[in-house]
Amino acid sequence: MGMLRVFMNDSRLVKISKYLSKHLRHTPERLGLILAPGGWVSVEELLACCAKHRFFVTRSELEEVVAKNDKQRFSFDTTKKLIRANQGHSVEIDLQLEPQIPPAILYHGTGKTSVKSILDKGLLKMSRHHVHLSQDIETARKVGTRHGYPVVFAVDAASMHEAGFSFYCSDNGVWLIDSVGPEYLHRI
Ligand code: HQG
Repeated sequence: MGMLRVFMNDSRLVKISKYLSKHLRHTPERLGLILAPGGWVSVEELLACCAKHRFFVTRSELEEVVAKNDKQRFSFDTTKKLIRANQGHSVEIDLQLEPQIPPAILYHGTGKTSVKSILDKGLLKMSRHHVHLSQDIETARKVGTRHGYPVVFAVDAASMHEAGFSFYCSDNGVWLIDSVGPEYLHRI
């Protein structure tokens, strides 16, 4: 008889993903975890800390979440002994990403109520580590929907790059930057 691999249902996947996002991006100390440079934590330690807090996850469940997460929010290192959130942190960490040449245009989705302030002050990172930009309008619109009626801005990434601003791209394809001045924004 062949091995039967039992996969998790979607709600279990989402539940684990949210728990991981919370602790790998925002409040690692709540689990007694300390993020190493790059945002990495030991898989073994993570599983032990989860269990200690009565959130029981197996290694194979963790592997399934990393592989199947809808936005590829998490990565293992090459040894698979370490895990991290690819982006979205609010804790102070150095993601150890190298600056990259961005596509000429990137997009940012926001809620309608923020438009006035954004046109005035530009895009600020608010409580996160970076301003998050998307490669396509559709993704940006989805991000904007999280904040109410969505509005999408095009970012003149080519000009910003030319002017010396550093762009980073997370392992899951989200573009990250410190801020975007209003002169580089165009509402679409
Ligand atoms: C807004 C999700 C007023 C900004 C997504 C946004 C993303 C301003 C909000 C990731 C402003 C911050 C990040 C200004 C920026 N005045 N409002 N000057 N500058 N804002 O959640 O980009 O599902 O921190 O427009 O896919 O919405 O979590 O950032 O509306 O990649 O993996 O301040 O979160 O990924 O909100 O989302 P957020 P975001 P996950």
